[in-house]
Amino acid sequence: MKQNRPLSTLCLLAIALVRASAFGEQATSPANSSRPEPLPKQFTILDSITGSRTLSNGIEIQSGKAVMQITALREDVLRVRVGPHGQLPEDASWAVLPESRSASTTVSAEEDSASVGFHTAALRVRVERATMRLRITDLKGAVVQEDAANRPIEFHGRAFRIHKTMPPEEHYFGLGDKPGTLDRRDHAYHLWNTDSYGFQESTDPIYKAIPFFLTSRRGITAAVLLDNTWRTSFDFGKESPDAYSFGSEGGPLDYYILYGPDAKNVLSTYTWLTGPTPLPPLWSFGFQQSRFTYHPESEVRALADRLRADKIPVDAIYLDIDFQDHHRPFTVDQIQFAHFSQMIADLRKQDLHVVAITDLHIADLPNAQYAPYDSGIAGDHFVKNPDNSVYVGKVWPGPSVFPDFTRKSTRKWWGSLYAQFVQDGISGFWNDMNEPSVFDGPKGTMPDDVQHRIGEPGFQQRTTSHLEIHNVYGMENSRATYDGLLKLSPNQRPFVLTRASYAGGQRYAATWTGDNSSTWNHLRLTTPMLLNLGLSGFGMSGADVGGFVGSPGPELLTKWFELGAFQPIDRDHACDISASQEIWVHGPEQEAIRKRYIEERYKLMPYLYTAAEEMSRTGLPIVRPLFLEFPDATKDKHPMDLDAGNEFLFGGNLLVAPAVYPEKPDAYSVELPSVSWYNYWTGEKVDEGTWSDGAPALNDPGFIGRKITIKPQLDILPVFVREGSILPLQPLVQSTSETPKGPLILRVYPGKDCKGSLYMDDGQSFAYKHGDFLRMEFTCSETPNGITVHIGPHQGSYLPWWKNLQVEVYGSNSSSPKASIAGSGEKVESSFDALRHATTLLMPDNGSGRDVQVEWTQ
Ligand code: NBV
Repeated sequence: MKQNRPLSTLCLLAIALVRASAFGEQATSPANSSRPEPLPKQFTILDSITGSRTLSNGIEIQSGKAVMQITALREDVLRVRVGPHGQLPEDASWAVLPESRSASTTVSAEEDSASVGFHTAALRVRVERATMRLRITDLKGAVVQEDAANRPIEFHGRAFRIHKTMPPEEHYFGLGDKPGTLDRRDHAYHLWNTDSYGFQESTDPIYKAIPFFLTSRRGITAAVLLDNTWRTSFDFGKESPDAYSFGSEGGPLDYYILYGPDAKNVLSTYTWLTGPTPLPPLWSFGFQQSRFTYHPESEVRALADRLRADKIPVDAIYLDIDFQDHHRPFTVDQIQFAHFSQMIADLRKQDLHVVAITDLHIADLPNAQYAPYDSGIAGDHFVKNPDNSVYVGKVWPGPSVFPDFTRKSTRKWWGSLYAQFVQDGISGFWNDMNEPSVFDGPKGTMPDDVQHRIGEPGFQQRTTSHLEIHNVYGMENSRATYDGLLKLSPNQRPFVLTRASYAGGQRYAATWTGDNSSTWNHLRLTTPMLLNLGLSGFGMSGADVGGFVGSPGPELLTKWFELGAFQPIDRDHACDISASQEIWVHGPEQEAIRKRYIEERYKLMPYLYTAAEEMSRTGLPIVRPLFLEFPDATKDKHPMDLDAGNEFLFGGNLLVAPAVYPEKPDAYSVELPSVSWYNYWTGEKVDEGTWSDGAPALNDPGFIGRKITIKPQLDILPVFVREGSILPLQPLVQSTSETPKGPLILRVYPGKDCKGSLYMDDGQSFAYKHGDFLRMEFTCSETPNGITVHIGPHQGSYLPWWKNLQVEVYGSNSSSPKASIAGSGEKVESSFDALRHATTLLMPDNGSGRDVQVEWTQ
């Protein structure tokens, strides 16, 4: 494998063009942002009610010429729409599912001399007659959200802005993976999908536009989805310390308010509104090896051989742009990859899936027998200039044309382009550069006046400018890919990875955080970025392990491999001007540490896949901020994450606590919510073992958990298990295609509310939708001198790979435990492992469920 690579002219060209163009608007507040074209001067403030009428599901209000409609979709979901000229905006959406958008609940109208409004079974809605201020409370009167006293709604020509009061103790989350702090308070952001090579902590905007944020104050959580695809902006107190605001440069004033009161309910409601992440294929949770760019074929084969020779568990290898003929999407360089489909078949025999890049820029190549161009032109599938000529911009293949993804017929055509690759056996597809990135376009993208056609059920058929489509273009690209793959292989779960997207894009693709850098700061940024993505609907996400731009030193890469093992997607990826970044690059000692973490991920696969299935049903992300599971962890109910460094939860039961500054040797403190915790690695209870050296309770009067001090070690990423967890694990495998040999392992960590579950299926098809899955529920309860572990029966028709169960009970020091099956008295083989602080029981799994009683004897 090459250790160093020559500087690529492609990469350097991209860097220069992207840097020169895309960062013109970094870290500006909406107040001083540069705008693409001057706005009409007309300035309107909606500041008093001139008329109103009740609706069965809400209210319609007049303010001079303007009309505002507030309706209840459910008792806990409101929609607010405003038309400044008397007409409500078009009732259509790329983000919100039609069945949710048209949902409605009957409300009770209420009005008095000062206000008009209504209430639902959960919320009271009031609009002040004299000011037009909207105030939403719960039925006990606690404020959920309130317009600011000053300029609640203002229009400047076609631009608008909404101002809301910002209580000092309110915190804000979401807006996708925008870098910076987890809490969005005191910051301002623009949403305009932008290729952001080498982005930094303060770079804004970046790749995605997800106009959704949560508000959290003293245990009341709510959220706002501003359903507007134009350039939007959000200001959480940067312009004014007591108001936050959001608005757009054009398009509909159409927003949804989601009420919790807890954050989990807000996320499941957002999933109801915009749809869940479909259950990904199991292999996509395995380790993935990528770089820009493995070629020729011999390099790909050598990579696969080395990964297998070193026994690095791995499931996927990526092919980046150099596998193509002159970087032309949907082609293969026949010289470098002379046996392309054979190579893919051979990799499959090594249990490796191939993910290939398919960028959206089609080479502008008339009369060259380039099928994507020819069929695209024949079907009139490319976006146009205002004079109706096809728009041409430069990207990797040189002059390129761009599919009109907002037309259903164009998406169908795009989907058909995958036929050959699917036949070749490629398992996953990667939609990069879809902000869209255009090297010679103004600000690195298409000109504002490029014309897109909307040919979409539910929308008026019309032509519109790039200003309206820009932010939704990448999502519709990934949708075309997803739908196309489903059509080609109806019983295979597609795996699509997209860089740009919009609210609701989780329905079609997983995502990653783009071109991060190989620096300690970027390792640190990874956690808040993935947490906020998960809070914005994208629970299937990752950040390039090792960093994309630059080359990590040995310790940084090792620490990154450790963290990557606890990300939903674990992909090592690097730029072509970076040094090699594979797991072995810094010698056997580092490789051994890194490998241990990948191995642990594979052992945890049943737990991870169970969390993924939960995400696909409920919208709860795989990596979660602590406040999601522990909303009451602080006395004033502020999110404890604000004090807890970069801690996060991996699934509901594992707390991962990386040092915020892992490059420093200093000890750091980890704050744990007030339940008992176990050290994941040693099995010890935290108060009794290696990590017990901290103060028993934090001195901070606001915090009700505990704080421990950890001395950082290169080979250890602290992970804790919440008491009352039952975690399913499996024996080590080298890929998810391999059937584990041995028993299903159930790690039982006794404590309050003890439970766990397991979900599995064939990992690739949709048979689970018809009952072909296996689900098991577990509980445990402590008895006077032992514990009873309840193992639920198998639900569903999928057959497990195991015959036996290995139940490991942590937290006891009894050296000769006795175990038996309740009812039958049948003895169970048991032993005590002093090193792992666990009692191990081995028994057959008969599938019909059983209670195992363990007695501790000294
Ligand atoms: O396709 C090349 C790269 C890719 O490796 C990376 O992950 C993307 O974010 N791509 C950007 C294009 C340009 C990189 C300079």
